[in-house]
Amino acid sequence: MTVSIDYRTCPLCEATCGLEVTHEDEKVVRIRGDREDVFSHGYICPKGSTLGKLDEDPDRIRTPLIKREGAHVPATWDDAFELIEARLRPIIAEHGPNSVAVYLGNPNVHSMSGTLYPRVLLKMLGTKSIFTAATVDQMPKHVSSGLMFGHPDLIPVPDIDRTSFLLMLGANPYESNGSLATAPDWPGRLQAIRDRGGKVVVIDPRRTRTAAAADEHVFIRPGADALFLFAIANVLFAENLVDLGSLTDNVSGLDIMAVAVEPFTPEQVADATGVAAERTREIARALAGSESAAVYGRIGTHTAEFGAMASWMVDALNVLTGNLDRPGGAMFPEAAHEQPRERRGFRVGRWQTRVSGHPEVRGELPVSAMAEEILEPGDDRVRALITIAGNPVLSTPSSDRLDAALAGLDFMVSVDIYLNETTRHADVILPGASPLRRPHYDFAFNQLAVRNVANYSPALFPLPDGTPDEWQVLLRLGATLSGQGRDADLDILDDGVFGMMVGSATASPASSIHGRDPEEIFTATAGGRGPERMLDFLVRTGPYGDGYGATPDGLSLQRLSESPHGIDLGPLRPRLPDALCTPSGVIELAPEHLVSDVPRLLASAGRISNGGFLLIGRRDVRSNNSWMHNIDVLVKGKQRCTLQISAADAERIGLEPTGRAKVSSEVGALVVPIEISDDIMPGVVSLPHGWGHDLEGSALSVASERPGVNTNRLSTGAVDPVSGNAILNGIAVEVVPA
Ligand SMILES: Nc1nc2c(c(=O)[nH]1)N[C@H]1C(S)=C(S)[C@@H](COP(=O)(O)OP(=O)(O)OC[C@H]3O[C@@H](n4cnc5c(=O)[nH]c(N)nc54)[C@H](O)[C@@H]3O)O[C@H]1N2
Ligand SMILES: Nc1nc2c(c(=O)[nH]1)N[C@H]1C(S)=C(S)[C@@H](COP(=O)(O)OP(=O)(O)OC[C@H]3O[C@@H](n4cnc5c(=O)[nH]c(N)nc54)[C@H](O)[C@@H]3O)O[C@H]1N2
Ligand code: SF4
Ligand SMILES: [Mo]
Repeated sequence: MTVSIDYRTCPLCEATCGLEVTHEDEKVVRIRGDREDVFSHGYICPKGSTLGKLDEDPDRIRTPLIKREGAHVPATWDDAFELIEARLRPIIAEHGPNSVAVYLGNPNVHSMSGTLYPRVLLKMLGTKSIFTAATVDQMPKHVSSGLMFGHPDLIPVPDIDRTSFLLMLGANPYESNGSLATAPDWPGRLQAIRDRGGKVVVIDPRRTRTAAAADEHVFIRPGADALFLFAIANVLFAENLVDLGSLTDNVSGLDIMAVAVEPFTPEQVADATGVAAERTREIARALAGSESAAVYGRIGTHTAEFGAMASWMVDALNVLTGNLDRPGGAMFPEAAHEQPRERRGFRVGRWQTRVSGHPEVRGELPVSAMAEEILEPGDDRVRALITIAGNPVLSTPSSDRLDAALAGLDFMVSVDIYLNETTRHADVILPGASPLRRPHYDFAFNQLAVRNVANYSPALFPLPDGTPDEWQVLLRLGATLSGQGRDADLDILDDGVFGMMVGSATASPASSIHGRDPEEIFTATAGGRGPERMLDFLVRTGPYGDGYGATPDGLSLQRLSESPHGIDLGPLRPRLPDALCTPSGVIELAPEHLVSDVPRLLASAGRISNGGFLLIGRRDVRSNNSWMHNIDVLVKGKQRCTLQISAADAERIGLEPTGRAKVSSEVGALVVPIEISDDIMPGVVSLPHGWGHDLEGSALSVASERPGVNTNRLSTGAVDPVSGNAILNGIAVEVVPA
């Protein structure tokens, strides 16, 4: 045995921590934070050190499984694909590609294969029935970014390392380690704001660890963020505090914005938000008066009835105070693989869902509508489903209904690493790779990082003999479904996919390799086949790339490989107006599609509490959505799946402090242990998501010992009509002693 140390990036959450992995051959001995990592400097959370346990987990599936008489049994890859071909091809032939839906889950954005190859599969399949975890997450941000800045991925991040005032809503980075703002060690970076004399204000219906560590915490009624943010904008206009600074010539729609926010005085929204009018005014003034400031809103503001309104106003406030695109404000990262974008603008609603007519956004449909697209009779209903790295039975709304819908599918395929609540419905499960057995580069999160960095790690351990990598699985699935056949030559297919990438870059005037010979570029690209070859190409043609010789000391896969602790590309730099993709070339502060939702928001300002409870979620640093509960060290200890409720509320409804409550919503009911908490706003209860591991047919031996309950049995399936995003926070529930 040889003991070695290697450096890898943790792929579990958005923080992208560097890991130092000590291993004896293929056995992990220890994982700790990589102190030399250019971004994380040794920071790590409890999950990062468990990647060896995940690799060794006997429940992690390693061979394809086929469902025979209700039970999943191991099968060869050939048998699995033969069955898929035999069952799905006729469905496609008879009912068309839209009859096969695809659901892409969150871990896809944490893997190279999952970022680059599902889109190839989708293209080969040609379905419009596309659902992803984005509509239980950040879709409002894509909508507001798309409409304001012209591209749904042009997302500003708070420059937390330089700001002097951070207003944070609906985010709890002490547990989540941050989201849509990649920064290893958020806690340390927040503390640093205060250490340099700055201020952190947290708006949350719960006094989270993040809120407790901030200068100020303000309770807000769940779902009321958009109203609160509109009121702040109202104060900025009313008190003449609007100052666009250097953006002045690059903003359109200021007048429309002024009119839109006019009715939203702090007094007008105070009952609905639960925030005193004077407090709102003070925050508005602080925002305008700080040397630099950033408003940052995350999942609590997005998974809400007015998610898009809130997302819009977060960025609008950064514009109105002159803080967008300047150091210490909210800035646009520039990742090493970024490619030139066209100024095409952004539209939603190019087509609609069959049953409820929800508009598509970014080519996808709200996952809240997936069950009805399957269940509602009709010629063009969804009959088959492919899930890739997703667990929608636990993660998406109205779980009971979706669970029933999946049980009734004609055929289902899952690409996954566990036999869990969702994949137990699959006729065929194809295993994905353990994180330590695949290369890593964060396509998604380098584009959202508070500092420009690039960090690549090759696979630490090899895949077992005969096991394809996940990109090969996805390509083979594409070949099987598109009629090229399950035995199509994947190398030729992949060369074709890559060749198209090269061809469109050499043909694009915006590319650094415009006009070059595609053949030459193709041959000069390193990384073999698959995602690493694409990475080499994207980085070399990216903003810091070597341009295939044009900038010899620029970045390439080779350079990344020589830098196991990552490459620091410096603090974020102003990028406007050049980076904007709006047809007008300026920031659209008041896009029509968003403005048209303002009356609906205004009507909500009159709502008053009916005395019932509003349910919100919560995260714990040892969880990762639904799928890390099979790692013993992460779930042992005190039960975490509890209903948090204030002492006063518990007493009022007669709950014993150590008792259990029955929680019911419009669509479901469950019984859960309660936890009295001083930290939760009266009238609000909180239950974490990702639990409920007691469904028959799963094979999660550790998780099933502490199943918890699935909070999404209570979420109704209602969506924010502008973005199609699920409403997961602020759900009306009844709570009684069980
Ligand atoms: N009530 C409520 N619900 C929520 C949320 C909330 O805050 N409250 N949060 C929402 C959010 S933000 C998200 S992102 C979604 C997540 O929604 P999902 O992505 O649907 O759910 P996950 O729990 O992340 O499940 C990931 C699945 O991928 C599998 N997996 C893990 N790694 C790999 C891999 O490398 N390859 C493959 N093929 N499979 C892999 C796991 O076994 C698991 O089945 O949940 C949402 N649901
Ligand atoms: N440990 C751990 N880390 C994770 C994950 C995980 O499951 N576990 N999931 C990862 C994923 S996929 C994502 S998307 C990110 C999410 O990262 P975050 O956005 O930081 O998510 P949360 O930690 O759930 O924090 C959301 C906060 O919003 C509050 N909230 C709820 N409703 C409202 C509301 O109406 N208004 C306001 N202002 N606040 C509200 C909640 O009380 C909570 O404190 O985390 C990622 N990191
Ligand atoms: S914070 Fe996220 S990236 Fe860092 S070790 Fe934990 S799970 Fe991994
Ligand atoms: Mo997420």
